[in-house]
Amino acid sequence: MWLQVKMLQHTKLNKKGVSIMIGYVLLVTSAVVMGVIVYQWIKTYVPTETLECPEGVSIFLKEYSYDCDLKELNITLKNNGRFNVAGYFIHGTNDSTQELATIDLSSYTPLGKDKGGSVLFGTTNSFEPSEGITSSFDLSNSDIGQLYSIEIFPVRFQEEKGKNRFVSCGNAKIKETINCKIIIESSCNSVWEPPENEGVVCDGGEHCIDAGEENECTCELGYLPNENGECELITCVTGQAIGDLDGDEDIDNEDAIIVAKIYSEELPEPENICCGDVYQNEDIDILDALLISQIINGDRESPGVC
Ligand SMILES: [Ca+2]
Ligand SMILES: [Ca+2]
Repeated sequence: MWLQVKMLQHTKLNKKGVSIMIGYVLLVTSAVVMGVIVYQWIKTYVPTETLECPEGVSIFLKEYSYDCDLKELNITLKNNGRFNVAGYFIHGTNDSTQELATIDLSSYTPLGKDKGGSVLFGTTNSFEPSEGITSSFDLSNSDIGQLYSIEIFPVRFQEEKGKNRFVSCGNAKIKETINCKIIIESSCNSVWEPPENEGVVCDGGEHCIDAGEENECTCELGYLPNENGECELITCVTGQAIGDLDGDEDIDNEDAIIVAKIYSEELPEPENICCGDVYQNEDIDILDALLISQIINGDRESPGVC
């Protein structure tokens, strides 16, 4: 009797399992069928023949200058293809995380005003092979902010079935990251910040940066000037407080940042890590940055000196 009941239960469970399976199969099948129907329907909306540029259409960005303060962009394009070109589309991004350039820049240059989103050199394909042309974009009255990259592709007028058509040449696209023009030349090849480094000449070499004032320079975070005025990677010396990586006799945020940069490999590990290894496990890691921040907050004391 007990066995019969058990078997009955088992069969019931099995049946339940089968009906769930059938449900899934039906669901998947209906999704596939729906997909096919939608695809067939959408297909009718896509033109069978797209207008294409001849393969030999090509332009390249010969040079550019971008003044971030005045918000002015100058680009020089060269036609290095085999065909004449009428103009180009230009779009930009103002954020490094933006994959697609979506900001239309055409209206900020005279030849792009009221041209429906393109920059046109004339009413025909007037930009000839091996010619160069410079366009200036005044973005000072725009709310674009700082440009990060631009994308350009040529456009052409083409005869198709007796009609003059306007085609864009997406396969000849140019993509370029835009950097600001360095307006103030670095003055690092002069004197270190007085008074403590008075007379020490900074050679303007690696990791040396402008301190902001004229004739003042300093080293990047994590580097310190040596007696020759060169920026050397910090290292820990005997007697240096543990937690004070830059050796300025103060444990502060900069020390925590240096540790974090070493940990994330933005900075190389110093030869002697003693002053950075607050947790004292023979390694510079994120725990050390945490302990330094606790020292800064007064919740902890430096474990001692190197
Ligand atoms: Ca320090
Ligand atoms: Ca450590």
